[in-house]
Amino acid sequence: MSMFCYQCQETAGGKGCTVRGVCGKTEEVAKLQDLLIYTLKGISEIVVKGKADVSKLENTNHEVLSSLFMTITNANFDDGSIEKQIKKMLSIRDALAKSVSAKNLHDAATFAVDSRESMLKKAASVGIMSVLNEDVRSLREMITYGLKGMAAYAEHAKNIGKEDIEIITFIYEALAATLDDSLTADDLVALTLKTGEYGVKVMALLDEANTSRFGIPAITEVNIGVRNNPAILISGHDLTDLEQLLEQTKGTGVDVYTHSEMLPAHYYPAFKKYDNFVGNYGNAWWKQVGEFESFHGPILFTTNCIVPPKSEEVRGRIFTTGSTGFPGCKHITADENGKKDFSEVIALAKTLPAPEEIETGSIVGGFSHNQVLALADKVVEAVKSGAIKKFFVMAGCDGRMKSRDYYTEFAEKLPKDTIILTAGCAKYRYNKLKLGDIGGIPRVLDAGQCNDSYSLAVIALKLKEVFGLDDINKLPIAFNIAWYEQKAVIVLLALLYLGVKNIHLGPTLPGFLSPNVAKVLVEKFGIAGIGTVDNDIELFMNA
Ligand code: SF4
Ligand code: SF3
Repeated sequence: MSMFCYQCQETAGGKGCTVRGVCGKTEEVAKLQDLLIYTLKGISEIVVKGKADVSKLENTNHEVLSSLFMTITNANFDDGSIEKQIKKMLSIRDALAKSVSAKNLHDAATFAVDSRESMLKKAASVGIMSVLNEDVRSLREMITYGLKGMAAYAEHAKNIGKEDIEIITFIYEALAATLDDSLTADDLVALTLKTGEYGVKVMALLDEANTSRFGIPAITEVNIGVRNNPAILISGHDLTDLEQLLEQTKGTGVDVYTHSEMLPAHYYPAFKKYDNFVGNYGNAWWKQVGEFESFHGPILFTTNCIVPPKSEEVRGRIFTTGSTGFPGCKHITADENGKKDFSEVIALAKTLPAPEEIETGSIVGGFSHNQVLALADKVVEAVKSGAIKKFFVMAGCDGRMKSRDYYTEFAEKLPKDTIILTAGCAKYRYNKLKLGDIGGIPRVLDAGQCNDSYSLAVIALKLKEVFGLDDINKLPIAFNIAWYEQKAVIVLLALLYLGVKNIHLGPTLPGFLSPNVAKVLVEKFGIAGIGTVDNDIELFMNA
């Protein structure tokens, strides 16, 4: 087996990519990512065993978060930058080992490599399949994937100046625990739930960071048509990159459009002041291949999801920043103050034609917890009067698989007295349907990016309080979540930690769940897959 990866929903055959990733990841990139994760585990063990003061490890903390982020599906395809990151992390690891007293260290904390060849050789012996017990492997990987999602959100918060040392400390502890052979499957199940607990904390931190810096998201109509100016398309989740791009493009005659998970930026008051911030172009990440062709202008990736571009022409217009990377695409790095220079992107935009219109009209979003709770009286009244029978949380990710048509059909066929609460790029499966409203409350309430699933949890907890219930599961709320990459894993673990039961997860259950681990999730939490739309709606409505 040349590589092995099963971290995302599109993994080959639902079991694992073994030759090349369905995502486009090469064997070499997969192996280098395995080695990077292994190195991080070694660093974590040194931090834990050496009782290092995490609050003083500023650079290490930052690099650990970035490294985890680099290994998220569709974030970084650049073997060169991952190799560079491994070298950087090894030197951080070795300096750290000298500064503390840590004994009985694992190989991950001591191994040495000196060339690409030796890295690949080492990677082959430390990848996912090197853990022989399939249940331990499954739990360790689920925790690691949750930590990747957690790191991504922690990094966004950190970019806005908000950090929680407790969260970073937990990341070290959990990564180190994945090296500990003395832990039983039960210990690892407990650690999985603890990962969910920190998932709630990190999403709350990011919510606080975003709202304190950019204001409270407001209900907003977002234009999906185009104007006749040259333009830049910004994709991914990082709002500080967007802020810098808007500052640098203002008054230049270059428009800025959001793509995929950047759409919710339009809901924040801070970005409404830019008159070159035109709207959202296109759909979820996987449709980018066609949409980038017709956009004509440069594209800036701030995070996942990148799809390997099919043409040289498009590749030449793609820029990456932060943890993202793609071979042959220009990478823009931040200076020591976090400032990024987008002048090359702007200059390129000026030489290119305006975007081609692919749709017209608008979509509505911005239903964060603050907004929905402001409508709480109306919502509670509608539930009490029977005008709203049920809420459906349909947060998560979108993806390429044909089976995801299920979510469009599900939204279309849901009874008219139900409301969909959404977040993440899953929304593109139904956010342009005309589903109407219930007494002025739209039937699709978009809270924002995948991390704004936190808003949906806050709404649920608040409703529980308003209705005087002792259990979140007694609310008229059903969870039909679509997942793809590792941020959805942390969102799922966070919901489990909050006590949400009977979550339906699709379009397929994770390939990284061993039969026994899947059984625990089914028995303890009532997790289920999806079936046919008609059957599922009947099941949910009668639950
Ligand atoms: Fe396969 Fe997904 Fe891993 Fe890519 S990220 S190699 S598609 S499992
Ligand atoms: Fe989408 Fe990649 Fe997950 Fe933030 S952009 S939700 S898939």
